[in-house]
Amino acid sequence: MTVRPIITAPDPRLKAVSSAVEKVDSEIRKLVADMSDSMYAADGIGLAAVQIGVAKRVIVMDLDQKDGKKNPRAFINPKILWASDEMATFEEGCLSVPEIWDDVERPARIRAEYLDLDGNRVELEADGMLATCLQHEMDHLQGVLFIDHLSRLKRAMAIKKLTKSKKQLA
Ligand code: K1U
Ligand code: ZN
Repeated sequence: MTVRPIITAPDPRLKAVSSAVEKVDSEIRKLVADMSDSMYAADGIGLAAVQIGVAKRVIVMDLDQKDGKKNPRAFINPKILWASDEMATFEEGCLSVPEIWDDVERPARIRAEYLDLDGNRVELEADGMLATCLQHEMDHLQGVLFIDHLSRLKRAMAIKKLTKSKKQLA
């Protein structure tokens, strides 16, 4: 088990645009295992590789954590093929933006493609929390945080709070 530290904002590494994975090999499978360990250790439901400092287009997610059961899913090189005009609002949080939660509006339904751990192309339709979480994690791959969807004032307040708590920890 390898738990890797999660980078928190404002850290310029979170602004990186992640690169596509060229081959799903043992190195990527080890990255996915480390990401899952790190996500569970931080009590998260999702994680993008860039959050542990690896700017590759890899996401892990587990929306079904009940009674200590673990069912992590990996999404490699995910791409949104279609997004609904209908929008949905969910309260979002982020392991890289600790202690800040706010409502974000995103397309309610998406169709996406990705590679699984065997390198097979998979297509899925998602709504509800899966659609929200996938879009949130795919934003990370573009260097975008959920606070970037908030008003300028709310984002500035969030960054101020994060900078202050980082200074107190230093
Ligand atoms: O940091 C991340 O990208 C993961 C993030 C995923 C997410 C959560 C909510 C809406 C959209 C995306 C998290 O896992 S934040 C932590 C979290 O969701 C949680 C933590 C403790 C209890 C319940 C939920
Ligand atoms: Zn996040």
